[in-house]
Amino acid sequence: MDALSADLPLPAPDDLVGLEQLALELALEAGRLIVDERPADLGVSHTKSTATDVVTVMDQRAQDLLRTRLQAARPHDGFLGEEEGGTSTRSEITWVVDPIDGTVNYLYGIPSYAVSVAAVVGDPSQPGAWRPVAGAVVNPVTAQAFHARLGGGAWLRVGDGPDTQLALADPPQLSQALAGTGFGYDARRRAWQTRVLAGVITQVRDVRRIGSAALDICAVAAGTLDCYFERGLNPWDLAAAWLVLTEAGGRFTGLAGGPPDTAMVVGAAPTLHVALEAVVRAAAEAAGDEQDGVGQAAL
Ligand code: LIP
Repeated sequence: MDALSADLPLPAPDDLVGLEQLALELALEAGRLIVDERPADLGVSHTKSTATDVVTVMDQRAQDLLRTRLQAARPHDGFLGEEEGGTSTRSEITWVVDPIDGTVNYLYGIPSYAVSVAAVVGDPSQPGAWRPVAGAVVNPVTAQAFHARLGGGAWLRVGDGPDTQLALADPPQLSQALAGTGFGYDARRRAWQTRVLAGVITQVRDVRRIGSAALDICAVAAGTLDCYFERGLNPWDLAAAWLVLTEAGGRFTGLAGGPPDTAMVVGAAPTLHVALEAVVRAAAEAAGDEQDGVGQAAL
């Protein structure tokens, strides 16, 4: 049991099985909705933190579907979604959902976006005070369904195929590693992230910016990326994929041994995680302050 779990109320193993099945079932259903009912004239219904932080009608429809299904199945659980509206828990579980992670990809028709559904314990608004215990990440275009429960392993199902267990192989050295990352919606944060990228990109094989944190983190679990780092993620971006990666044998943390949170996340197999975290931490120190007024300092 890791340090995060020590102080948190963990559901019984049989309950975890049901939570994982529910997360997978609902992520698949919401994935079908956003593909099958995507309007031909899909546009931006509104923006959030900046003019490029967009929300479509399907983000809200998918979140409404997830919320309705979860309230019916588990009325005492809490709910936290990327889009408006959340409820506190009257059980030990809060559902943390991103109805479309990779919304800009969805808007442009780039087939790299996902529905992320996670059951967590603790308080997801407090870094280090929560952890996922079951979850699913579904890319409805590629029909990839990643799912996991605490202690139950990480699994990938493609379409109607069988579940294949994910287990990280021995990673390459950092200089041979393919790293995923991403960038925020605020120009001043992107400037800071670019300075950090400059300190990392010369230390790795190459970098990929796929546009969905949940899919990036699951790609590390599946071996199609070697590692991942990004500043600026919210609990809904990372909650389910965090569990997929750690159940596949990966490490997923913040910097300097801290918990994963908005300040920074670093994910990789354990030995590669050590090397990447040191390089990202040094690059973040060299990048100075963000001065974007968004979120706490990376260090
Ligand atoms: C996205 C993340 C991605 C990040 C994007 C955006 P959204 O989430 O998954 O990793 O680089 O800037 O934050 O906004 O599409 O749900």
